[in-house]
Amino acid sequence: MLVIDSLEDVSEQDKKITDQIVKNGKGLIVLFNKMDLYDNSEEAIKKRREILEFKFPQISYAPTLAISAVTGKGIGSLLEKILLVKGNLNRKITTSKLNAFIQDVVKRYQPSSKKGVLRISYGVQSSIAPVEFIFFLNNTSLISDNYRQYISNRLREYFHYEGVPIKIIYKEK
Ligand SMILES: Nc1nc2c(ncn2[C@@H]2O[C@H](COP(=O)(O)OP(=O)(O)O)[C@@H](O)[C@H]2O)c(=O)[nH]1
Ligand SMILES: [Mg+2]
Repeated sequence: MLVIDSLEDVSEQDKKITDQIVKNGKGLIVLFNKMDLYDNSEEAIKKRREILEFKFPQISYAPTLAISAVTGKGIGSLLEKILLVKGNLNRKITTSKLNAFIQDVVKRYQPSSKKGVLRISYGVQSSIAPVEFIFFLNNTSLISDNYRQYISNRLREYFHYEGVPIKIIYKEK
């Protein structure tokens, strides 16, 4: 959990910690602490979150909760979120479910260029906690950064991967 002091601007130290969390594939929940001391309307919290995400785009996968360590407000729903994130970190996606995703989502749009058509044939989940996949394709030089991002986003949606970073490795088979 990344505890942000909502009365202060996010610090260089917050950024360093966040980078370590993401780099190491850890689960993450962002907590806006001291909510008893600021405007805690849904709208204000949404805005805070947008500003934070603008500064730290790497936290986009993490849910946010507004809490008060002093009054205890918001703490009640924390355990539920922790268990959800833990479940996502430790969940093993079966190869058949992963290949259903590749069939349904990836194969619908296989980019082509002068060099040829990108074909992703199948994938496996190579690790839980950190969550990592290996996707096998015909030629790694055909996959762009944009397409990697596209697949990563779709995979996150498809398997509801809230709160965990996902790594996908592409290999030629
Ligand atoms: N009102 C309020 N005060 C808090 C809350 N959390 C911490 N504080 C107070 O803020 C002061 C500084 O603590 P904090 O910023 O959490 O710790 P630090 O910056 O790591 O030393 C202490 O007096 C805490 O009691 C909160 O949710 N609400
Ligand atoms: Mg402080």
